Amino acid sequence: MSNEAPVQLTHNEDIKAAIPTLAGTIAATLADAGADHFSHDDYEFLKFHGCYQQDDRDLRKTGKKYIMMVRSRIPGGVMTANQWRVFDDLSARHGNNTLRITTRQTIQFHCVPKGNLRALVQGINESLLATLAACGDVNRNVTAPPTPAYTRARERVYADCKKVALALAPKTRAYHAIWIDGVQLNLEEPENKNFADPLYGQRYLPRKFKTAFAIPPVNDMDVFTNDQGYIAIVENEELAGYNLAVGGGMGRSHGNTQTYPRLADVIGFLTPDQLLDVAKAVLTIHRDFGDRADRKHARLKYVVQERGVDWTRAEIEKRAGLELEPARPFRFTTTGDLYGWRQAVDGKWFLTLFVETGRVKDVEGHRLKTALRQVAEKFTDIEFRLSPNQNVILANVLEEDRDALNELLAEHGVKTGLRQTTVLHAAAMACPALPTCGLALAESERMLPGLVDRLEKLCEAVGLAGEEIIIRSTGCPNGCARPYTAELGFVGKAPGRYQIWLGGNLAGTRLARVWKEMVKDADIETELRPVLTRYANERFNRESFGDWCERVLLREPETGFSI
Ligand code: SRM
Ligand code: SF4
Repeated sequence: MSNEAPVQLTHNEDIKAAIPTLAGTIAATLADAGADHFSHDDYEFLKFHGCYQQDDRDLRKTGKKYIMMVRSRIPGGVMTANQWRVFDDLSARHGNNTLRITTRQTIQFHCVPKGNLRALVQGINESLLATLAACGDVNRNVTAPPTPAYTRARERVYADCKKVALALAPKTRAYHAIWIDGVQLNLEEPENKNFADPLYGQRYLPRKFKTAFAIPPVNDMDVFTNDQGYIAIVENEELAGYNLAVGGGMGRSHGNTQTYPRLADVIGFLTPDQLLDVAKAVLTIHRDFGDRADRKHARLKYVVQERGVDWTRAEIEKRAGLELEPARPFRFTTTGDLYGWRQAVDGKWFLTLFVETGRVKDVEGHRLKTALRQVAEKFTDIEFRLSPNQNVILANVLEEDRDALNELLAEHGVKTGLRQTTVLHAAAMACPALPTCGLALAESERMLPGLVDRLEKLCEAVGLAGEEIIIRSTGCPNGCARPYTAELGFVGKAPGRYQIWLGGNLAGTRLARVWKEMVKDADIETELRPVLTRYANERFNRESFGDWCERVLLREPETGFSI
């Protein structure tokens, strides 16, 4: 008899196994006009359908107002002009009239009343996009380079991104039944009760799973922060194959050393025809070895860290029935977007527009939402591409349309030059946090623009005016805006208090480290002034802030900075 205590699976595991179609009682609650929210179990099922039940945290003192967040699934972040127009409509009719571009190239709708949920999800599906598997214990939106400036091989990589997204999509019938037909599946019918997804089985994954494609030298995808990353090796403008990176992830919890951010390891090279077999092999390792007893410790990165890279490679090779070749040389140099107008490799033009914290909205003097809507109406062949830096790229623009597009955007106060904002703002990202995110411990999206203004003044004062520093903030340690690969990261710990991380690099190939545990918002400049002053005085010629931090940290490993 074994002495080991039986493993207690999480409640999520029980409910997935009990209702493997993931239908829950969602359709019944949707149909019940008197119910203002879903049950706890349906809250978990809804995530697989791309919906989160939230409450407006600004109103908590006076009561609980339930609102829904809906996340779409947009492989590679590519939308047609018509899809953008439909999304714009849907946000006005069913949400808070904003579109939130996410760090994984999707769009979120916020503040959706429960009564509008079905119409919104239906509308998204009618535009030929979906929300299934935008969240939940499955493969999430597959990301791919949106920028058409560098290589013709991007089109091939984007096609592979869509192929993987399709191959790893769950097959439940419940999604269509609930959102399109509006019917509650009979859970007692054997075909529903005994349903098993061909890839995921009945329990799906122990936790979320993320896949990204990147094309060196640009790491706009932050590819090493994904469970699996495919780094394109392009030779003579042809895709030779991919280096596979496995075991990345950002999520952690304060004070829980079992959880940590981790960058993926590059473990080998595969040819394009091996892609689907490898992608399924990596995913099923997570499925079969991930921790189903502790959701905080349930990501693939912990399997890779604890069992080792060699074990992981061997397991992938066994499952995929192939041998990975040694990884081929590659080099990343930047994670940034190319702002302004540029010519694409096919001779057409594209325009990258800065979107502060990814929030597309109208404000006095800068009516970005209306402008983009009109662009979508007038230039119907333009593609809207979402960047993982929370920006929007208008692609496939003809030379003869550029002036009219510039004019339209200018009429709404939207700049189109290379410098649409200051250097610090252009390189900053924030997660939504308050008031919508139920996990936020501190402000992020509402706080970051003001903080960047303040840091800009500080940089000016210490002789760093116009110098780029990648700044990212999150309202909690889950890492949604990837603060652990930033040069300067703010991670919410409590209202108005942040942990400060330093030392990520421009290429997204190095993790930052904790520098200060708990800094009051009002004290941030006081804390950072001596660091930035030293950086200004001591850096080598073009040494970036993150590199300088890392060089000092490495020199003073025990104490961190000595200022
Ligand atoms: Fe995230 C949970 C927002 C990218 C790690 N994330 C959440 C939730 C859904 C909160 C919740 O569970 O109740 C947030 C919704 C807030 C709101 O009100 O909208 C949320 N995550 C976001 C977005 C919108 C941030 C953004 O600024 O764009 C991003 C949506 C991506 C998408 O379109 O699919 C987003 N989240 C990320 C990333 C970055 C990435 O994937 O490149 C990460 C870090 C990478 C990773 O997965 O490790 C990330 N989100 C998390 C985690 C921590 C997971 C973990 O390993 O522990 C949570 C918490 C959870 O899952 O329980 C989380
Ligand atoms: Fe919410 Fe935390 Fe993600 Fe920010 S990092 S959106 S606060 S879960």
